[in-house]
Amino acid sequence: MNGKFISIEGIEGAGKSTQLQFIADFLRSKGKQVVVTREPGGTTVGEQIRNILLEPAEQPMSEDTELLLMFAARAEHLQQVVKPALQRGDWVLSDRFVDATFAYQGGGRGVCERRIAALADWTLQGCHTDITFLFDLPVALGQLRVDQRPQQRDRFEQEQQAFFERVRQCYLARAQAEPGRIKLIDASQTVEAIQYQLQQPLEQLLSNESND
Ligand code: Z5A
Repeated sequence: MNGKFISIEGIEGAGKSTQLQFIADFLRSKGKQVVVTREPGGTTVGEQIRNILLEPAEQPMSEDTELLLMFAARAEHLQQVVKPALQRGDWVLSDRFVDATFAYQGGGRGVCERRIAALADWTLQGCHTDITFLFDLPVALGQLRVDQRPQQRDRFEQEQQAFFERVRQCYLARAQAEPGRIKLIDASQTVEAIQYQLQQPLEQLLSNESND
């Protein structure tokens, strides 16, 4: 793969979407072609799966169905968007990727990590992010931010605080296990302070690329 692959992760209200444009603009100002995308979604099929996953429903979705739908959307995303872009030498910036599955389906829902890892091996086939920014903040602060938005809460946003605490702890454990790839960002700070935190790792990745 010639390009670089970046994902952004975090619990609800962490401010990922707010900073996505900043990262894309920053990289474009350095002359990079940037593909901005998201999971679940990023393709026609993936966006249809996203609607199924996010829409609140009367009958609860089983954990296995949720897990497999996440990976079905991801398989499509990798084949149609991520891999072709990386092969062209573009930079891919994805709002969430596989770490979200370990955190939400693993940490949040309690699905066995080995089962997720097996699906990840099958689907990713070695396509990992170069950097993942983990936007971390206390769950209560994230929920406060989400409450201030006009949109209705989706199926995940309707979960209780304890669910998001488990998701957060799982993300933090992953960051501790892989500090080279997962960069912890203090997302409780102002928009400008977060942008400042993002710049150094991005500069580092740009410099690594020129040395490759
Ligand atoms: N999911 C999963 O379970 N498993 C998987 O494998 C994958 C996903 C890939 C949809 O994801 C759901 O899919 C997600 C996990 C699940 N559910 N949850 N929760 P999503 O990423 O599309 O949905 P989201 O997490 O709700 O993201 P979001 O709506 O885009 O929110 P955000 O990016 O974290 O925050 P934001 O929209 O940028 O900011 C939220 C508000 O805070 C907004 O009003 C901002 O103006 C404000 N804000 C942002 N930054 C700041 C700062 N620094 N200070 C103050 N206020 C701020």
